[in-house]
Amino acid sequence: MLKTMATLEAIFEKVLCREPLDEVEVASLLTTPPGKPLHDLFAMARAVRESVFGQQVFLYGFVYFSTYCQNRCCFCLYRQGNSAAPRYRKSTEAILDVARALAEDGVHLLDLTMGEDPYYLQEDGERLLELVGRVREAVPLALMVSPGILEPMTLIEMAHLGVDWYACYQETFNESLFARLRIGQDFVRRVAAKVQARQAGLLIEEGLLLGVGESPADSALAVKVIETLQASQVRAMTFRPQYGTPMADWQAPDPLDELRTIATFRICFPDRLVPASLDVDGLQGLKARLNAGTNVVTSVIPPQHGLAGVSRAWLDIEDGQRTVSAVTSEIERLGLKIAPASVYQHWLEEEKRLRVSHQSLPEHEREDGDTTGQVSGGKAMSSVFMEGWSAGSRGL
Ligand code: SAM
Ligand code: MD0
Ligand code: SF4
Repeated sequence: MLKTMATLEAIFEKVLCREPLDEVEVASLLTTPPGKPLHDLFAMARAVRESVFGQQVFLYGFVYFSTYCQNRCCFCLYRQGNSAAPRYRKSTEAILDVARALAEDGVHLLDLTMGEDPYYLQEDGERLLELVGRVREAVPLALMVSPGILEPMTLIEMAHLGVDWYACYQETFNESLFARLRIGQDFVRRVAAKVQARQAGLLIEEGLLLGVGESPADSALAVKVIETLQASQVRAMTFRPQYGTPMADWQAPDPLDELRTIATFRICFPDRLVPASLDVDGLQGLKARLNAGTNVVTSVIPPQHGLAGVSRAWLDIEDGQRTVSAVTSEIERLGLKIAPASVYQHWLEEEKRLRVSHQSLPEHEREDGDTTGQVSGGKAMSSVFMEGWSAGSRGL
């Protein structure tokens, strides 16, 4: 215990001096024992958050517009062939209604999410692009898309439509665990989609699924890779077993691991966004996640639109517990506040300047005209990533 305390103190010294942590130090944060050490970890994460973001919290609306999927991820309710899943594909009009309702409610961003639905993905994602364009015209909010793997051209067109974010979670950077979870899917292809998204001019969100057999070393490696990928938003979500899936009887994971991972992300990525999902434990789980250092609340879902969540398909939705007003009281009780829309827009612009390539912009829209550095920077980034990743993951 003393040794852990001493190590934690030494790590905190480095954090205060803004020195980067190595993988052993990150693994040690990820295994912080309960009691005072964990309390101190959360306090440090909150201090880091406050130093960058003050008291401000952002809110994301979640629109799961099609739950059809061609994949069979072992952890997911919506895997192809699972008759226990609520299966629907909302009409464009219904999607626009939800988008307007969420905009009215006061979220900063809309997250347009689907299973890998062939209806939307065929012809290079023509129907998906059409839908996103309609939403873009209907509401003046920032947009994230979470559609699974997209082709590079489709990503470029997304950026041209004004989409801000591409979310695609690796779940784990341990390749053999990935193969067991996302059966039949290509690990490198999923990573490449994110490299391509950044090159297209989109910010990326990365994510880890926790309690699925990963080790602390796996999560420490993930932190290193996520840094190389330059993700602007980084999430950790506890696995929730789902009916009708191969992991339906999986042992309930330790809920503290998600909070430790959130705090570690905050400390390792002080200026990035770290979300608290309402989809894991509903409104009841929000306080602990905010106290661990998150600065975005995701999965705000309006009632009466027949929309599902991902890991808790119906939790808190129809009784209005996932609305802006429900989360606002919880946020304010903790001395935090919802950021004005202009603050989120400003953060987005700065983040894009810092982290995304301008490759997809027409020549006259580039600021300095110097595109060579950007494009080759992108290429260099992907090869650095591949080297870093293979060296790290083979050693596990
Ligand atoms: N279909 C797209 C994809 O897989 O990239 C986007 C939607 S997918 C449902 C979004 C994320 O939800 C997954 O990447 C995974 O991290 C999370 N998720 C799915 N099932 C879950 C479960 N049972 N428990 C916790 N998180 C889950
Ligand atoms: C959430 N259920 O925000 C959603 C989802 C997809 N981009 C996000 C995991 O918790
Ligand atoms: Fe489909 Fe996404 Fe679920 Fe995998 S996680 S089965 S890709 S909806």
